[in-house]
Amino acid sequence: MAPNSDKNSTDARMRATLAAVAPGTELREGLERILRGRTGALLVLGQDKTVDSISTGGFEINVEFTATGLRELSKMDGAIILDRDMSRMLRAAVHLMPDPSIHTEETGTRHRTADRVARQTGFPVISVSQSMHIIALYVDDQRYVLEDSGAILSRANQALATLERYKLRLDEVSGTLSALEIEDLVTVRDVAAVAQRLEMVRRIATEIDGYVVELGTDGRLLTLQLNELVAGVAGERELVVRDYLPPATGRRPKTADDVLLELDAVSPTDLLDIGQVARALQLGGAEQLDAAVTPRGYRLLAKVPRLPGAVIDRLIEHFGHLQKLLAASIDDLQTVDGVGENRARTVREGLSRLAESSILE
Ligand code: 3AT
Ligand code: 3AT
Ligand code: MN
Repeated sequence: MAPNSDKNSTDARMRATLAAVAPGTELREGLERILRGRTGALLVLGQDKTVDSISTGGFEINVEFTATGLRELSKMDGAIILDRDMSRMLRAAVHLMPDPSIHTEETGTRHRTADRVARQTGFPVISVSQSMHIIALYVDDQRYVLEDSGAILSRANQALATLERYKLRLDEVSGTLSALEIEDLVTVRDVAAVAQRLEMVRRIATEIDGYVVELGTDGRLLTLQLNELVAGVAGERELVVRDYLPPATGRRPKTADDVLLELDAVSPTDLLDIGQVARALQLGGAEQLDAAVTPRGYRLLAKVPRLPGAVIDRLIEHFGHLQKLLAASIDDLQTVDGVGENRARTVREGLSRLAESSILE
């Protein structure tokens, strides 16, 4: 089997390979030239002892990688071996003889070879099929056929429209939560609703991130739109978790990081069930949804301008939860380390402004 057959590592390397062949890169330019010239190619993206041991024939060249050079070299039969960072072409017209006992479902000698070499060496392999006119990436046991940017963009734009809808809904439930927090009327359901929406936004954003990688320079506009929509979402997700993390009890209390991982792990189906989200937050299941909970205040304090994280931590450590902070006078606030008169005023005014602006409809 491939040296790196761990699924996450394969996914990460597939992503890196997608980035390496994305539009705008020299490698993609070379592959497009080969497609346009209606020839094929077989590229191994790395050289080591294993690669050498299955390479026969061909020529040692060791020249700088160029798109035009790649096109010319692939007019010859056989494979081209590049170095790991794809800056040099090391060998061309190589006949690859991977272990024939390695399982492959591909057909055609080029594609069977590509699949086997990727599995055997752990290096990414790229095939350009002459007969099918496609570019395929092989990483460990995964195969991925590159699509043209138009097709990817249309899917990305659909995902972006979904993200926009999710984000609107998130802003709604998040505003409601702020208002309830100020009034001290929060239930588990309200917290889980925000965590659920944050998670949905995060997941669709991750999907779009994948398209961004694949689109390279064709995805610039998409990146801008994505960043604008998800600015602050990752931060907010952590703040909600920290606001409602149950007090540490037992031998192995859950940390905020544990809870974030549990949210990650909620299946797409369970994510639609608010009770499951509450459970991931360690706030009990469906039967606890109407229970009252009270925030520490991380999320609201983060909305006060120019307040460093260390000061927020100390304020919360001192006052314990949001209601005490809301009730604190400027003098009370100044008893906290690092809070002088000016900062105390900023906090006082910031919290008052938040309280005024988030009155429940
Ligand atoms: P031509 O003179 O171009 O016909 P060649 O030695 O240049 O022969 P190619 O690399 O162009 O050969 O391969 C041509 C086809 O021969 C590709 C494949 O369908 C078949 N072929 C080559 N090696 C094998 C093999 N080991 N097993 C089955 N088919 C093979
Ligand atoms: P196409 O989809 O036709 O491009 P294929 O899988 O049908 O690919 P072919 O048998 O037609 O493959 O072979 C096409 C070329 O692939 C021939 C040779 O240049 C290259 N090739 C095939 N097997 C090897 C190998 N073991 N090592 C290096 N090059 C190979
Ligand atoms: Mn063929």
